[in-house]
Amino acid sequence: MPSVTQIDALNASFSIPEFAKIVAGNGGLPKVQIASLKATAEIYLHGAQLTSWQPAGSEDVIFLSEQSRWEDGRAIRGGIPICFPWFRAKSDDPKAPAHGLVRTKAWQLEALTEEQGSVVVTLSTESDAETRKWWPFEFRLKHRITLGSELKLELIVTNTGPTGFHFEEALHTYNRVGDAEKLQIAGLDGVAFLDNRDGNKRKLQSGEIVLTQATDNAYLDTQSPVEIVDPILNRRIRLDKQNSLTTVVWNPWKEDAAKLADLGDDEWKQMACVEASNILSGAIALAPGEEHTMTATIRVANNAVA
Ligand code: TA6
Repeated sequence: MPSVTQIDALNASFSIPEFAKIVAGNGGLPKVQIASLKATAEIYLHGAQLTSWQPAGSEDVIFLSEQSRWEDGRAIRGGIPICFPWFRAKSDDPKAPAHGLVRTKAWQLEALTEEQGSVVVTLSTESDAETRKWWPFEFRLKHRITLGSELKLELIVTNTGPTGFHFEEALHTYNRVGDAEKLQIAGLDGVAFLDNRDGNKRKLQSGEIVLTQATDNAYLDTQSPVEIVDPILNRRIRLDKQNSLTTVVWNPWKEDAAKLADLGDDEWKQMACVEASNILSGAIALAPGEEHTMTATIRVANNAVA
């Protein structure tokens, strides 16, 4: 756990008066706290995980569980976790950590800048002895988050080793919603998906997604924007993405939420995950020295009329 002096040192190097500072957050984990005319936001160095983004004039767009754990080596429940280099369980090793190796790592803060009233936070992490235990490849990840009236996330993966590798990635966004049972999720009509709750059977989306039960679908070969229409909070949350071939839609519903110790029994109603990703058939091959950037941009419109 970083000491006060370490947080002081981070502030000495990076804080931007009136815009951004580093403070001790939940569990003493350091977080970047942002307050500008355009938005407020919070990003933990633990997992480079954004846990709050509230554009001016809107309620928070991001869901964060009140039961989340705040410990080294444990994932934060909510916000925008980064899944890399595999999604869900590791296909050839069920003992490996779910969703990969970087959401429980302490990332480095690289830069904090202010650009036309938006704040840009850059964090990085790379392969080390711990990651090599599970995955024998060399990599560097950079996560650049631009926070203003819209939220832009760029995940940059570089192969820093002598051999090529394949990886999966996801920006596992927990959107905050008024009631998961009252949503319409548009933009995936006619897209094929694998239903992870039904043996990953291949199915075809017909019309908008209306959640009526536990849902865990991976939509394939789609770069389309997706929009959550929320009549309770009277708003729309729109995801646009680049270099992302798959979109995951997840809600654990009552049953699976009860199995998650770090999610309150009724909190599933306030969240809907829509995840820009490259998983399954969308996994990326990266040769030595090559770099890949996946971008997700989230916007909120304060009316539920599509
Ligand atoms: O994004 C959907 C998913 O892959 C589900 O299968 C479910 O496991 C969820 O992520 C949460 O995973 P976690 O490891 O954070 O409990």
